[in-house]
Amino acid sequence: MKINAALFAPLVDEYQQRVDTALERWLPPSDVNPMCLHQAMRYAVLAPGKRVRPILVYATAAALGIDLERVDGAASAVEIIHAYSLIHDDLPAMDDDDLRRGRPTCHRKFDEATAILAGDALQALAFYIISHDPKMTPDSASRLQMIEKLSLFSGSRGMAGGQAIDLAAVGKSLNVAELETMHIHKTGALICTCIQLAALSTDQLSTQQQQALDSYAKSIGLSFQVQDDILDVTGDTATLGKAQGADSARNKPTYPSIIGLEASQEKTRELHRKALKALSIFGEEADILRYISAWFVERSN
Ligand code: GRG
Repeated sequence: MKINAALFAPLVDEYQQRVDTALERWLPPSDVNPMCLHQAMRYAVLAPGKRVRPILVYATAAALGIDLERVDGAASAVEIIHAYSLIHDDLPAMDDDDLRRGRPTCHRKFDEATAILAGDALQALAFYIISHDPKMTPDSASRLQMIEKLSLFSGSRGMAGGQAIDLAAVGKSLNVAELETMHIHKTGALICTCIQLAALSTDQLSTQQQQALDSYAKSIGLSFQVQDDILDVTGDTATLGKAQGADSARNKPTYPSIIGLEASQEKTRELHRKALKALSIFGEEADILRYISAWFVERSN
């Protein structure tokens, strides 16, 4: 199936701008005390990231006919959780990186203590937004489910757990199944959460649609990370906005290091086909989700 990229690229831009406006609104002003902490939070979140996760929230909402205003809070919350994870991931105790989104990492720009606190405060802010945003679903049971999903998938049984597996894997050899488990937790879990939070904003979803979206989310969550591993080999630092080759320099197991570059590229194509198949019960209203799956495997940053 041919997706009209010219139709969807502007929509992705629109979603990026939309979440930037929402994030600007939710982040504490930089001239309010404690100023240094607020400045660090804003520095990390408002840096030019791709906004992949909020885009997925909006795209799922659009595919399901949900008013985008209803998911601004969820889109902001997932990006804020992501930003916190990047700040902590870059710390000396973890990946010890100097460059993120083309700029000095948060602990380089500020200091280590401020970066740790900025991550902590951002994590709390994400849950504040979901519990507080008056424009999100008025159904408090659905909101509670959103909090449950976001906390579960960003915690030790999701992203933070994946990060623990990642840190323990440095210098070790993993098999493909072990690598996949790490990726599914570290990156895939938050990507799945984006789709689930949008889905929880409507009570009109059938079980079949829910299962189709879950299956789509799992495929693109993994393809995003496999492509990340590929870009660590084939990308360049200026385009990536972070150090190219950092994974291999740290002796981290990756898809290309385990199954080779070509097989990794085939893996992303296979996951894209799986994602499209999962969406087969939807009509053209889900084309934006099909486009995003293609973007994930073709991206260069
Ligand atoms: C510290 C709890 C904790 C978790 C860290 C997300 C993560 C877990 C680590 C980031 C390390 C990394 C490079 C993972 C690979 C995939 C990934 C999440 C890349 C960064 O996400 P993008 O490409 O970044 O969406 P931008 O900057 O565009 O938002």
